[in-house]
Amino acid sequence: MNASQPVVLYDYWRSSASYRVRIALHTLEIGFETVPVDLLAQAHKAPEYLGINPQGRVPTLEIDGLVYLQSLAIIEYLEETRNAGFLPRDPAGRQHVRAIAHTIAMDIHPICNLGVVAHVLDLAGGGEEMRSAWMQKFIGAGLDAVEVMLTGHDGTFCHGDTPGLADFCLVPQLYNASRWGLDLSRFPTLSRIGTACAERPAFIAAHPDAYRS
Ligand SMILES: N[C@@H](CCC(=O)N[C@@H](CS)C(=O)NCC(=O)O)C(=O)O
Repeated sequence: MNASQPVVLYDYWRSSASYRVRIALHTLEIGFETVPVDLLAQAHKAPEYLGINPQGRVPTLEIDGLVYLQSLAIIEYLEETRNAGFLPRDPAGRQHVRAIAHTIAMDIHPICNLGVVAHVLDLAGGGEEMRSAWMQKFIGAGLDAVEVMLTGHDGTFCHGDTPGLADFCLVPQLYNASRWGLDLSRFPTLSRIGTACAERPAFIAAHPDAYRS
């Protein structure tokens, strides 16, 4: 580990996985530069980028002199090396936070990924209307479940009164939900948490509009 190396995030402004990591870095006030990887221009499939990230996905984070892949693994690395407090200390609390994070990042996100949806549309011969219908169905169903998982929860954020891993996943997914035309009033608890996050400097600084390329 070499903490004196520059911190570099390879990201795409609208990528929700990149947005998660930006929120975590801003929360820790870690200065970083970004290298935009334009997904629409297929820059993630260029040989130079595949040399850094063999999956051809964003984000990739260079930090402490090393290269890290996978947004949740990156955030947990920051948690462990910076004593960040992104996860609660008690095992039941950690389970709860990870369950919300995984529902979003491992269940909703992969089936709404750019490459996956493009392939579905290719196979089905669909266009923009089908893309929106797909996004609304799977983002909606996934967030309906997260809404129930948080029912009866009275903390300001997904777990207690400090934002953490679950909030870092939720906010980008709410951004996507709005982008694809879902009415967020359908998720009252998630909307309340999203509004509380939107007031925090780290979430404001990490917003896609601040990284539009
Ligand atoms: N599980 C990965 C997912 C990364 C991922 O799929 N990123 C998307 C953008 S949000 C991507 O690079 N998509 C490119 C594609 O679908 O071709 C993580 O959490 O980092």
